[in-house]
Amino acid sequence: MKFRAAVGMTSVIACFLTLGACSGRPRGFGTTPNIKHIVMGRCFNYITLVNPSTRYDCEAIWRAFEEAVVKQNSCDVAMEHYRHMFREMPQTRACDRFLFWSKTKKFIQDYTAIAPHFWTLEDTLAGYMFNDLVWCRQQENSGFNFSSCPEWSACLHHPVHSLWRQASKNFAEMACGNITVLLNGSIENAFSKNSMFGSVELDHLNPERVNYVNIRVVTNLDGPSRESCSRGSILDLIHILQSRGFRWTCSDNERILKILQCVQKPEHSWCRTLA
Ligand code: ZNA
Repeated sequence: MKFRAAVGMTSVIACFLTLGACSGRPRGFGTTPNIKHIVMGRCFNYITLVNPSTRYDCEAIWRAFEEAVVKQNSCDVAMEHYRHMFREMPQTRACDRFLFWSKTKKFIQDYTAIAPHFWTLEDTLAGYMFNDLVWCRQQENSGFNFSSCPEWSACLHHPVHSLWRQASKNFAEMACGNITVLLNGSIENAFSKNSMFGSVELDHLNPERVNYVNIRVVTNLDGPSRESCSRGSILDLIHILQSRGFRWTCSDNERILKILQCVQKPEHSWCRTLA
């Protein structure tokens, strides 16, 4: 985190030194330093240690990724540009383990650590390789821009957003059996039609392949409790699922989820009553 802040600060300083040359320029962090080493390293880690039964050509994947990113302007990288890369990484998985999430990224990392049978997008090769990375191309140049990249909202076809859209679409199309969605009951619009889950994944779930959609709502220990299975946007999600012929269940603050929160804050009053 500190390192990213330092990189961000460098680009801010560079901006001042070039006297206003930044206005209208992309903002935010630049491409993650050492991206090639990180992506290739993660790929080799995945095929060697995480999922040794899989065979992928990490070099070919990198080449296809680089080509998708550096051949287009930084706001013109569409989902289709990653098609070649995704062809290099086909993936299938057993049913009943798919776990979707929205606005619960931190929590999901802890949850999957204690419930390793669940499979999130970050457990696919693509999700694993690109998680938490940033990338974009330099203007008028075919290299990566390491000093700044546009925000997602500034582009019609943002290179990072487009990759996640395509990965999310593939992941949802694969989903089968009983699937789980973890949502954050402490915020408004826990289910948002603008989120990746609401705008991509939900639309690509197949009611003929998916048996049950199990919604799990979790609120922070300190609250607030804004939404639940019977309040707020989660009702919209249930309505959409019903209208598309999905069967569903919904649970608020399942015990195991609370216990997980209590492991991190055992002194919290709520956790004392649990003990
Ligand atoms: N691993 C990821 O970084 C990632 C994963 C990014 C985008 C999507 N996903 C898939 S879609 C994930 O596996 C879940 O199944 C789905 C969650 O996406 P969501 O419903 O849009 O939920 P969210 O919490 O709003 O966003 C998910 C993640 O996307 C965030 O934690 C950020 O890492 C990233 N993100 C969202 N909005 C922005 C952003 N990054 C940069 N700029 C943004 N405006």
